Amino acid sequence: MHPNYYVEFDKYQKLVNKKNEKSSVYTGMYDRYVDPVLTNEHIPLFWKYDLNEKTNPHFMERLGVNAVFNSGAIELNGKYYLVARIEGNDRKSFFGVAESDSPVEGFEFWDYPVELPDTCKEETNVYDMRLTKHEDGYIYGVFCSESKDTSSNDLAAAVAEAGIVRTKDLKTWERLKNLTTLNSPQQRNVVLHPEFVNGKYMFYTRPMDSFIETGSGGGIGVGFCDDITNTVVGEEIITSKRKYHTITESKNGAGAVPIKTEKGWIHVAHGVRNTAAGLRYVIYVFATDLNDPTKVIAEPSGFYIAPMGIERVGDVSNVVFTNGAIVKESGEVYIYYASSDTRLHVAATTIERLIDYTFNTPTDPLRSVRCVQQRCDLIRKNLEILKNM
Ligand code: M1P
Repeated sequence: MHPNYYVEFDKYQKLVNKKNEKSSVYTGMYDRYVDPVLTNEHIPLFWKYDLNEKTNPHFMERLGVNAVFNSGAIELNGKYYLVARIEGNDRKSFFGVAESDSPVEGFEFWDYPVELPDTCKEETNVYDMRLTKHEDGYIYGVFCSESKDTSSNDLAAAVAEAGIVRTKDLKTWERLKNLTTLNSPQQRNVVLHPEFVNGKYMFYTRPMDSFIETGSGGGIGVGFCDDITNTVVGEEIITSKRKYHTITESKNGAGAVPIKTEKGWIHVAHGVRNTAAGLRYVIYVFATDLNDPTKVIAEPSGFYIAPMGIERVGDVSNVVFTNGAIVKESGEVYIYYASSDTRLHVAATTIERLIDYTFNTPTDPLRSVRCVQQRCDLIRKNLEILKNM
């Protein structure tokens, strides 16, 4: 074996065995952890190097990995699994399953990445899988399936659809037909709701006019279908709407599978606004009714997680994005979020804290003058408390 193998392997082992600490940054809403849970340095050496000294005398990466980020997440039999978006140096993304005994550290990839059935020959790229443990007994993976837009003269034009796979063990994946939405030409950030609603499968959609712009798409939609093997969605009812001069002005999209609580379904989603420096992605929260998941019942103002420190820099800077969370029976919640399309982090909270945040954070009054009133009300009450302390 080339001597550099041992040097690099030692680095890898130190990385995956490193204890992760809670960050000292305080919001009360959740605890960020200091170290990312997955990066491109978590990729096993044997995915990147040819370990044969004869064919790789300089111990050179042959198939490098650029980034590991947006990850679906699931707990199965007491273990934690992340199905991460892995982007090769060649820009193509694929999925890999990383496993740990802990939700915040120690994630190691299985020996092979996920080999999706190649049933969609025009598909060029796949990414951002959401994992839904559905009450029908399957674990579904819904992801973006991207193809070249052959109807356009623009070389870079692409079409985004929702690909669907299902599994029971994260090892064997059955590919189903891509989702068809009759009223929306493109879809990204599609998530399958974990329960039947009136006997139907329910998808969170994100109607889009084109590959990047949502255009006339008003926000996060909800659509129903009878047959999961042939998913055709007609009307998409908009739940969390894009709004002028808010964190969702440019676009938004469903994130992790919604979390069921006694007060409602809590959604951890992403919102995008434009700036002079480009798009800024943040994570926000809203809730929908337990009996009618198309009805929004709480909309805390502003962002829940925004890019901070090193998170602000990467391949697509100023982005935090989530597509996975794990809720333990104890009520602990782990939100996996990627920063700047480069690495994956975790923030820990509890159902109790999430409910408090969702239902007791004021809503956005949408105008500066009313935001000042809202803040002055808080200050006035607090100064009274401080005076009497
Ligand atoms: O680059 C930021 C994110 O952009 C896309 O999200 P959206 O469709 O909302 O713009 C996705 O491609 C996502 O993977 C990426 O992190």
